[in-house]
Amino acid sequence: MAHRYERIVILTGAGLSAESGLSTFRDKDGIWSKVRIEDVATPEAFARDPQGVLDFYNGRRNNSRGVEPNAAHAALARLEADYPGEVLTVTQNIDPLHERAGTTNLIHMHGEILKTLCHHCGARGPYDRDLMVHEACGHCGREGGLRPDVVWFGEMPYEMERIYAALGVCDLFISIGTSGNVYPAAGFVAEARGAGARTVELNLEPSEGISHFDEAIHGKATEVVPAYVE
Ligand code: BV8
Repeated sequence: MAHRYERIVILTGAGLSAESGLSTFRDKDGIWSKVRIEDVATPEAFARDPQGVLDFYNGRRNNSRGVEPNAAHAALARLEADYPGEVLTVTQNIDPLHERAGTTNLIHMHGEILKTLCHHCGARGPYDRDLMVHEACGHCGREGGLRPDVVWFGEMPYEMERIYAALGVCDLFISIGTSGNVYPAAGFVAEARGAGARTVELNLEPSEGISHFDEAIHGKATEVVPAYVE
């Protein structure tokens, strides 16, 4: 990639981690074809059936153990390390694969599957064993509030001010492996384009937001991402 941009924002989604062996959400065999969002990924579901929600995330956490970053994660980490301008990666993914590949200027806007959050006191801790509903928080000692530190539907994603500030001044926006269905992330391309950035989509297929991109390259992340960024 030519060094003609000063500030790059990269948005990533589940398609980036698909070739590492993690399921996407909205593809044919995706997670949301097996369980309903309303049953497992909302605050209301947690209030109604806390252990059911915890079991879903205990399974997701166990599935993410032993999973390794792929060539696309590695290419993005090298881009951040070598690029003379600023590179901010904003991921919707809750897996730890960007940081394991070496990316450091990273925002997990939908949280992290390897952390717990106490609903009572807001303390975060390591999600290093299956969570059970009657477990006590190590910080406040209250029971029944420990949950995965992930942003559910109807909750506010993390670090939105910092993300919109970066979108407002970036001159290249790259969207990778996301279907463009979930807001506010799906609106980032329009925001960046409105600020004058060039917008590029790297995805297996055209996303919902395809009309907002100046350029689109469709193919597997492990092929199109290294080819585009190097
Ligand atoms: C919010 C963490 C403000 C949990 C996730 C109506 C009712 C209620 C809410 C809404 C509504 N209308 C709009 C909303 C807002 C809602 C929303 O957008 N809903 C949509 C569905 C309509 N959003 C929110 O609620 C957000 N918060 O707006 O706050 C607010 C606050 C209070 C009240 C009101 C508003 C919070 C959303 C966060 C949800 N949490 N994740 C968990 O993971 O369990 S989101 C979920 O989708 C996923 O976790 C993921 O993070 C996200 C995005 O999915 P993608 O990454 O794009 O994955 P997907 O499978 O869709 O696509 C994969 C793509 O990869 C495909 O295109 C495929 O072709 C491609 N691909 C596949 N393989 C490859 C590949 N590409 C390249 N290479 C490959 N090998």
